[in-house]
Amino acid sequence: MGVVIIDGSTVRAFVADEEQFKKSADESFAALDLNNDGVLSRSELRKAFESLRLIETHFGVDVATPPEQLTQLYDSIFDKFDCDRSGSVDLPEFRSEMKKILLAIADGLGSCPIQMALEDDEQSFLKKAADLEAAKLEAQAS
Ligand SMILES: [Ca+2]
Repeated sequence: MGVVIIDGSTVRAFVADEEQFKKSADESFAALDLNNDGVLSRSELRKAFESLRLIETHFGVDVATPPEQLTQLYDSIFDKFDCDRSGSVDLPEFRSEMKKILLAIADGLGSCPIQMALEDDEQSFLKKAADLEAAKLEAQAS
């Protein structure tokens, strides 16, 4: 668990860095594809959102939300990702939807930095965004 400080520009810079973003998205996708069939199922995607913890922080949903309401919410997120209604989310769908979500988060953050407690795992996009910015600042300083 680490604490990072991010604002809208941190997230936007991360998404704008095509190569880094694609790499992160692809890594996350591979890690989330638990049965390695090349697509994310409903339950795999739900695990993804639970680990990203976007729900509590950005969809305005209280942590005390009843399970059946949470399931509805996750279903609606899944439907957003699954653009072609195939019943699973493939890599291009995952990349494009993650990009939209991150940009929406960036808009929400604006220029107001927030402190976030993030799990030290490889799946947190926001942590990767913060790491990328830190690496760039370090490169500038040296
Ligand atoms: Ca799968």
